Amino acid sequence: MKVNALHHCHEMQLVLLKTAAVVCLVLALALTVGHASAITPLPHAFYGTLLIDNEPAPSGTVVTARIQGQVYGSITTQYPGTYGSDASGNWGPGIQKLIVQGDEIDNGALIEFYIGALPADQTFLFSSGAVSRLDLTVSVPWDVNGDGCINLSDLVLIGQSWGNTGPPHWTRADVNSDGVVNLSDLVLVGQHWGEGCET
Ligand SMILES: [Ca+2]
Ligand SMILES: [Ca+2]
Repeated sequence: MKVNALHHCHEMQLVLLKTAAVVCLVLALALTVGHASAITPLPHAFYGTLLIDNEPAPSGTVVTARIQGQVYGSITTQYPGTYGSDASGNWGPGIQKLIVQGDEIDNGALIEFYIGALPADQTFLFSSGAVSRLDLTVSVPWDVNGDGCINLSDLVLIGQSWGNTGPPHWTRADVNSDGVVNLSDLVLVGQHWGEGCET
């Protein structure tokens, strides 16, 4: 009986040890997982050409990347018609790419790009750690309010920003992207008057 009791006791100790080991393992896993989710995802970098209505966007143009309306990255261009440099350093050695980064970004999130105040024609899905060439274009800059119709509403917006200056196309009212809202912008709207409007 004594031997049996001793054996039983050893068994109990083994079970306790095993339980302790499992508890430790679970705790370690929980800590690791908790730690991993606190790490910011690797950024997604973009570079490429930059055209506003088939013309190279001027240097000094601000390109921003937004996800659900929130800005997660921006770059100010240093050369006309491009943003960021490629792997060989073309389009400006040492120039950074457009870095899209944030704690909350999920892989596969839809990235929208803006050239100044204008939404680009292209979008891209976020992929942590990726580097992508994405050529960005914007069309119909003379549709200042972006409603698809060129009319008085667009002229009014130009009038409200009349004489203001900023980086090229910082406002949609800077239709020709030269950094100032003036007669040249008004003329462009005039040249496309009535386009896209229901009659
Ligand atoms: Ca319009
Ligand atoms: Ca202008």
